[in-house]
Amino acid sequence: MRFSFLNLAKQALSAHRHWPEQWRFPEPKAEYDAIIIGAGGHGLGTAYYLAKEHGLRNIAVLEKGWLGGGNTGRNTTIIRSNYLWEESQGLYEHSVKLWENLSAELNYNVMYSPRGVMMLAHTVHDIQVFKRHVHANRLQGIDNEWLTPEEAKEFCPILNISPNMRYPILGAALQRRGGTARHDAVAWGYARAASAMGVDIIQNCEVKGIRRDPSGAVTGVETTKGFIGTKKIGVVAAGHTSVIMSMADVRMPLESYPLQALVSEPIKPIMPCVVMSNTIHAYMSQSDKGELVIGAGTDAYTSYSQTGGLHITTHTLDAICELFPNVRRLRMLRNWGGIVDVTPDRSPILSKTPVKGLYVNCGWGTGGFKATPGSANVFAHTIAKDEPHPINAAFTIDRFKTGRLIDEAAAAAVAH
Ligand code: FAD
Ligand code: PYC
Repeated sequence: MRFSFLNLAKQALSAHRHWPEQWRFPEPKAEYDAIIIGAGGHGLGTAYYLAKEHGLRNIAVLEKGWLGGGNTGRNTTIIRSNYLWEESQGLYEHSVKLWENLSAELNYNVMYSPRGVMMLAHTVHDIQVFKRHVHANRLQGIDNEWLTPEEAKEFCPILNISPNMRYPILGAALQRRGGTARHDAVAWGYARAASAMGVDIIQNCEVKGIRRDPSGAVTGVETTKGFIGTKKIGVVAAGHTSVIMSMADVRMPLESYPLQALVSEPIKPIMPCVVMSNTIHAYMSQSDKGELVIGAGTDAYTSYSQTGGLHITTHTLDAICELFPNVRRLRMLRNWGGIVDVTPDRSPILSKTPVKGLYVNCGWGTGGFKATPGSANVFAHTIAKDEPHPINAAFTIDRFKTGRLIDEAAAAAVAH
């Protein structure tokens, strides 16, 4: 092998203990049985389940940047299934169950940590909404319980439950099985396992167009690495779905917004769980490295900027200091943004499309990380069988025509 920085990087990667001996940097073939656009967790997971459960090995995942560099590597990793409607509960609970065994399944530690997710109520409206969720979840056998402010503080001792706060805490909904995982590990775990089964993961390969035959069926994609043929395309490109779908003349009911997060300097463990407050726009947990992981609400305006407004994060930090006064003197280490695509009912689209051979997985808005394994699993089924899995049957594009919406605005739990 000739000396070059690229070869050096390849050697370093293949020597890395997480990668199989056969880790490959393939160039695209002329033709694949299926192409997935987007190497985030959902796209890589889809390729993994297509290969493992449906026997499709001649497939490629095309990524315009680097794998896991989109929202998968930018999110605050909150995992939970405390959604309101049966359709959503089925989907998110399927995912939580897959999370529980994912490290063993991929032989890669995704650091799933079911440490409990607590959602704070600050108004009478919050109490009514969260109690409705608690009852709806319990009816389906999904854990969720109501806590008094004192019980909430017992679960998270650094919580300020003073009645003199601007928005005092009036109670909380707790899902004990909810928690966190390591975001990039999920992408790399699925990538390694899919690659080992022969899936081509092609980075720096941006899809610029979708080619179709006279009947309208897809025949391949135009990319920055040339044309690649296929009869099945799965679009899994959070934030950019509308752009890609417009290449096949499909108009999507989506808006793209920046969503931001930040982390503090690392400190000794002070926070045993995840706490979210939609009303005052903040949520926080502590990573295993010790950083406090803090998330904000979406910007008020649509944009493809991966930064977001500074006033959004300063507002979040005001809220965090009010909820957890003992973190006031901490320094923030870094902040970043991602672009999330949001549907009118705040539920995802996991669906066939009016174009033959074109499938779409999008609209996760602020909440798709938790869904990564479940979404990938049922989307692979949808592509392989050309029909939805019963779990994603309701999450069609058509629902915005028929009116059978799945309104999860409250369960989204992040300010939009
Ligand atoms: P991505 O990881 O974004 O992958 C899509 C990929 O498509 C990208 O890598 C992109 O580069 C690629 N792509 C785009 N266009 C093209 C093209 N033309 N050609 C080729 N490739 C292309 N969810 C939760 O459940 N819990 C949370 O706590 C949470 N917190 C969040 C915090 C922030 C700050 C953000 C931004 C999001 C958060 N989310 C959360 C949402 C979650 O991150 C996403 O819903 C989820 O990660 C989406 O995964 P994905 O694989 O669909 O998308
Ligand atoms: O869906 O739980 C969630 C979430 C938290 C922060 C962003 N999304």
